[in-house]
Amino acid sequence: MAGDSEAHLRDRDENTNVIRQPFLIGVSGGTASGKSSVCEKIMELLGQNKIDHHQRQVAILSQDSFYKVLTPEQKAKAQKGQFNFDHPDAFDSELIMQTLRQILQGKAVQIPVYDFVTHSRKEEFVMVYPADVVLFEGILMFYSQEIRDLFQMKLFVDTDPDTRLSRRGVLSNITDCTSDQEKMFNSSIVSLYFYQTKKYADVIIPRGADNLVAINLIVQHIQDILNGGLNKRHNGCTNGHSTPRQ
Ligand code: UZR
Ligand code: MG
Repeated sequence: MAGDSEAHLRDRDENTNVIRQPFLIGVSGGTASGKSSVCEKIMELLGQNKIDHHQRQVAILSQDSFYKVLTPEQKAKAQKGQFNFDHPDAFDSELIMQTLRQILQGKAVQIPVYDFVTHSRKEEFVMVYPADVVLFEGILMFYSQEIRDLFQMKLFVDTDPDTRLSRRGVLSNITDCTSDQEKMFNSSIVSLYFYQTKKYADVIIPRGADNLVAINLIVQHIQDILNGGLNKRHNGCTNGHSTPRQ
C-alpha cells in the first residue's frame, strides 16, 4: 500500500532523512526480443525474485503497463489488426515521466494494469516500492529524449527478427500472412521505431536472455551499485555516475 509505514520508512534513509535516489536502468529492444526475460534473469541472479516486493533492492517496471486506453474507434481498428502498438504515440509518455519523477524522489508508485484484450486499464493498480536500482523495460523506452535522459544506464536487447517472429508463434514469411492479426504481429517484428533508438544504448545484448556472459557483467555492475561502491546517494547526488538531467 502506498501509505503504509514500511514504504514510508523506505522513502528516506532512516538516520539522515535524505531521499534515496535510485539508479535507473532502461532496457529496450524489439517485441519478443527477450527484454522481460533479461530483466527476470538479472533479478534471479541477484536473488531478488525470492524477496518480498516491499523489501526488494531492485524493482522492475514495464512500458507495456503504460499503453494508452484506446477509444472505441481505435479498438475497432485493433480488433482488425490495424492499430499500430509499436508507435511512440501508443504510450502514455506523460504518465511514464510522472512515474519516473516520483521514483527518483524515492516514492512508492502506483502502476496501471493494462488489459491486452480490451486495450484499456483495469480497475486495480500495482505498487512499486522504493528500490536502489530500477529496471524499466519496453520497446520504445529510449524514444523520448526526456525519458531517455533519466536513465543512468541503457541496455538494448538485440535479437534477430526471425527468432522474435518464431517466439511470437506466427508465420515467418510476411507474404504468407492470412489474417490482419498476423500482419499486425509481423509489422511489430519489423517496426523500425525501436531500432532507431539502438544508437542510444550503452550496452547491446545480442541473443537476449541466452547471453549469460553479458547478463553476468550487468549483474556484477548492479551488485557494485547495491554495495554502495558506485552510487552513494547523498542529497540526490550520485557518486561515480552523472546525475540524470531533469
Ligand atoms: P513486448 N500489443 C498487443 O498485442 N495489444 C495491445 O493492446 C498492446 C500491445 C503488442 C504489440 C507490441 N504487438 O509489439 C507488443 N502487436 O505488445 C509490445 N502486434 O510488447 O515488448 O512485450 O513484446
Ligand atoms: Mg514483454
